[in-house]
Amino acid sequence: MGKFQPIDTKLSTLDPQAYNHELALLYQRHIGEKTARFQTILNATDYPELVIGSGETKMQFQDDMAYSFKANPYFREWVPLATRAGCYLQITRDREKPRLFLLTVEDIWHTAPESLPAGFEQAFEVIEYSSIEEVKKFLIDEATAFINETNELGVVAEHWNPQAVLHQIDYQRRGKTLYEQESVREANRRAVPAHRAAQQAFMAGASEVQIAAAYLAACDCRESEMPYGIIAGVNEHAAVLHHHNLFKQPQPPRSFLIDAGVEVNGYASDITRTYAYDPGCDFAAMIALMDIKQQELVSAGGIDESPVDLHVLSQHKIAEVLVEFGLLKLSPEEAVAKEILGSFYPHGLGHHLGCNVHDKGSQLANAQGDIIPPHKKYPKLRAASPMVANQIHTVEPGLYFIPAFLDRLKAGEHAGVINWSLIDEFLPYGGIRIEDNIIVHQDGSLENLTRQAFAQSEVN
Ligand SMILES: [Mn+2]
Repeated sequence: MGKFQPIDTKLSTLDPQAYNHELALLYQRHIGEKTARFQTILNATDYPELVIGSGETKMQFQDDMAYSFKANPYFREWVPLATRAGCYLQITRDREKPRLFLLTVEDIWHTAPESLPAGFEQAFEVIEYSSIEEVKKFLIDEATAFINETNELGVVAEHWNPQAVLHQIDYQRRGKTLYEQESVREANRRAVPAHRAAQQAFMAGASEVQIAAAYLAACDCRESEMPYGIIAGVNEHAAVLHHHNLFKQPQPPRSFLIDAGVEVNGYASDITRTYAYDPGCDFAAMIALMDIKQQELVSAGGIDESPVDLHVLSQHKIAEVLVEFGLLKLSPEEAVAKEILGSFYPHGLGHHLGCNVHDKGSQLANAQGDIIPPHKKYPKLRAASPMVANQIHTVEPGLYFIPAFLDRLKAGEHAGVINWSLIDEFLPYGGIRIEDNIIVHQDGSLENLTRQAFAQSEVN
């Protein structure tokens, strides 16, 4: 395991004040690096400047209630004001500091909008404004590129979300700055106590909705702040990949799959764990073997490694688990060749992680937006381009007992190679997914943010 870095304790052992100070320094470097990268993009795409809006609050149809606001990921890549609508960031080819426009109007009805953490504002020239006309005065000319859901700056249509600029941004986003790495690292640290609380709630017989509530309480977050909806699947529900949590307490509890993260500075963690209620049952042993296979798949990653090859490898590893437990009556190689694995493992091994939970740029061959040709057998994989230094990705193999897929398998030509009575024994447990978040460092070492966070929280 020489590939793995020693546990990072540098920032996490600091007291909160010193931590925030270090983070502000990292942030200023982050903005410096992003500014340089985006100036290269402006030169390459022939735009004098780029403005990125955070977005507007959206009202529900025929109602005076707003949906909870979340700034778009292009803005969050720069500014950790995820809940503040009406902000604009202006990057020009030659200005050293970007301008940050913050909507500031008197409003007695709502809580004051969130502000930047101390020290972060030094990275910008901050301008408070009250009407969009004030922002427009700062635009250089008609050739401004503008990224936002709505075109309230009124730029020329072809300069509003220009694809050439979006591709360039997505491409550079693959390599995370040290600030981004620390944000995802911290998002892992904050998620771990919540994962433990959820496990305890399951063991105490809680419903899925109660388990999700325990998770939120333990990480001290609002549900609207979650990077994605908490998936808390008990028993058969562990086989529903995007399960919607239910109120009824399942009896008896057998298994529990939780897929949940935390958002820190606009960056997500994305963590899955699976538990058996009875530590002595076969399903618990299957989780233990999946855990070994998952760590082998993590280790197989690294700079220049192909995530498509790793996905193929993951098919073999999961086939090995199925064979080991007697569910398949043929070799792992034959099972993969006969394309049986898709019935047990219908998703990809992982994806890039950043300000999008499924971060962009992972399929790009170059900054011009050419896509890596999809694999013939696995055309839908989210990650295709070879791993680069400083990328963050997930590794999340799964093994599920999904009735609809199993019915099809039973009716098909390969029904004879499956041990159906054993399948029936595992069906009530739903399935297994284990997901960690990994940084591929410049020196080739891997940092498993999730295992590290679990290990650290055991020590403390
Ligand atoms: Mn994921």
